[in-house]
Amino acid sequence: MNTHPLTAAQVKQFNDEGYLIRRGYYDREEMDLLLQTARADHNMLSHNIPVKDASGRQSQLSLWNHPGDDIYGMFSRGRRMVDAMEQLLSDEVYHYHSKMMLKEPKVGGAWEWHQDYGYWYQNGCLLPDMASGLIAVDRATKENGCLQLLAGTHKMGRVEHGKFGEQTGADPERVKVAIQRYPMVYFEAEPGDVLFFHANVLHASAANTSQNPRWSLICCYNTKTNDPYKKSHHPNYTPLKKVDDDMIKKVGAKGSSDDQNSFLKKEEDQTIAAGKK
Ligand SMILES: O=C(O)CCC(=O)C(=O)O
Repeated sequence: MNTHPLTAAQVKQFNDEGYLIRRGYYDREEMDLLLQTARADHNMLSHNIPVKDASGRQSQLSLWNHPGDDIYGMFSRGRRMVDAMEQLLSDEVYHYHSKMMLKEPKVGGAWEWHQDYGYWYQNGCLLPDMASGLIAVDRATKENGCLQLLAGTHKMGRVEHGKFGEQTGADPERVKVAIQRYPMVYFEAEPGDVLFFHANVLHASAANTSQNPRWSLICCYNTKTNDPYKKSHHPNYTPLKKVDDDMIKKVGAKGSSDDQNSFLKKEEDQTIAAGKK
């Protein structure tokens, strides 16, 4: 069963602003289990993809297309996350991919301004009917490079993306104007807080200049109706097997990610390293 259905006002906020924050969406025990598993998960960590920002600082991410029966799968297949996505996108959704974002103390790099659909468009998705749920694994602050977004920018439609100077991301000319016109929201968060954001909302994050890591788990979804018209490094429509919310605690800290996760392979990693998640 889904223990946290969204209200009509929350769905409206997402439609109007392109994002929705739910505080304490996952409880302390659930987050301790996730953190404990992730920090010791050699399988996941061995699939890390390093990504440099314009100043040469390095973030890392591990990305998988199909959720398994491990604790990560219990989050990304859990009714709490998936039912919310279906409410927000008004359609059946499927798992497009999940990723653990690792921004280590002092060295973790920035992510330039972009829309996820700026990249996913290239994967044959006709519509921007896609969204992500970012679960704060560590405490997120401005100092450790929390995610920031421009509320309402999902209404701009898809902005051109590419390599502009040293940066790979959204057209900086438009980003500059958007920063002047739309409210900036910083997702400062405690473990277990969740940010739902639309695939066209402009977002970025600064480097981690603090002593504290900033890990987050981002689960991304596409709608069934928006099944990509061509193959890419992310999947076509694949029915999602939902699990009940209590499965996170039942599966618990079982050690590491299972192989069903199908981490992206080496050649596909290059696409990610080039900033094309
Ligand atoms: O985790 C971050 O700082 C950035 C994540 C992001 O921009 C994304 O996944 O699209």
